[in-house]
Amino acid sequence: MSSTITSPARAVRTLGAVALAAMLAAAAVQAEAAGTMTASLPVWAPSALSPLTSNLTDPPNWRLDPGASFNGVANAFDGTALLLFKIDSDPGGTYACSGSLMQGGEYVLTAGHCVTDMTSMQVNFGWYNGAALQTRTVTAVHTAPGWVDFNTNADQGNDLALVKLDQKVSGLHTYALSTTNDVGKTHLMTGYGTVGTGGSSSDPDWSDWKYGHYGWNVADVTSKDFNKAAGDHIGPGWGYDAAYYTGTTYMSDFDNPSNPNNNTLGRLGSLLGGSWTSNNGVAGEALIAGGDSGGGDFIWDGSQWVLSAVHSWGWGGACEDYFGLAGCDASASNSSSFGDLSGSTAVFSHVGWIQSVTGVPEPATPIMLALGLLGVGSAARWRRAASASQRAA
Ligand SMILES: [Ca+2]
Ligand SMILES: [Ca+2]
Ligand SMILES: [Ca+2]
Repeated sequence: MSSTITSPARAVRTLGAVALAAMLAAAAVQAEAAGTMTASLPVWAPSALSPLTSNLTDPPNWRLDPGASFNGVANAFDGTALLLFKIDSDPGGTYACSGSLMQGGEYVLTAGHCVTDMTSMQVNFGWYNGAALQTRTVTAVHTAPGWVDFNTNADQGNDLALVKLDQKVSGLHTYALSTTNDVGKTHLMTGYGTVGTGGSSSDPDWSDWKYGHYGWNVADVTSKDFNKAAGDHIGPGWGYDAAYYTGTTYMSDFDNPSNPNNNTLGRLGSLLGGSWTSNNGVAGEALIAGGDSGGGDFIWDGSQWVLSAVHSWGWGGACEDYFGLAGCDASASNSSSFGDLSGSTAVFSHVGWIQSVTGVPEPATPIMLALGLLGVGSAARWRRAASASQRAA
């Protein structure tokens, strides 16, 4: 699939972005029994959903074992989850996203577009070899302030949702939130979506569906800075509007260490006179794919893995379609190939909202007032939650 842009909506104008929630095949149940799961054409909005975790080498080399240690942290990612859900407009289908367990153990942070049309959701923590360490269902949904849907504001910087679990989770990792702008930092991405390799001419698929996957990349530039540079280069027709961005989206490219032509953000940074640089890939370079939506980009803060951003969208063919450069996109028929781009919603500007929903950490209210005001505070919080919540499962 190429980066076909079918909608004039603002977010899509901004980037040829495609949602990264992915539909499992309608025949998934039968296929599952046979040990395979085939990808189907996605039906999410916009119409050009991209199934995309693409790695440098065979996906089985990059399985995310919930028992594995990363930087000496045992079971570091057992608090990440495969989200399987149903949607209003396609009750017979099953869709997949990813998410990360928040402190307190009661909420999972995922992408806003994963819950847009959601009617019920199962949360599978530590999914590995087709089984979960712990499974929950979702009882309430809170989308980030300002979030509408993918067509309206995919790139605005608020593609986030918190889903409430029917029962608190304990014994698994929860993730602290980054409070900094992480442009320039290397992150580790996790997700339970489709898989492929960067040099393939085929789209990622569900061939390794029994496992989550991981890889690394670098947040090279914010989409706001990128679009400002693109607008300066192309002109008003690009439609850059500084006021549009109420949050921050990080952009990454899928580099091919053996072909610098695929260094899309490096080449565009040079062409556009942008303020960013982009390397030719890090060890274990990867890009998100369909079903990885909502999964986390984690950075190492020296002592723990901190959640930096949440997977939001993918974009292929940027060089070729808009900027007159050739050879960035290694394959137009692979929506998560070398040279393709991804966007992840930064969490640093949403920490207040997240903590207001999860109640963690508790507000620093003087203890002496706590007893008298507890009821009032709880009621206010409930009203806020209710006003922001969507349909519960
Ligand atoms: Ca890269
Ligand atoms: Ca690069
Ligand atoms: Ca591509």
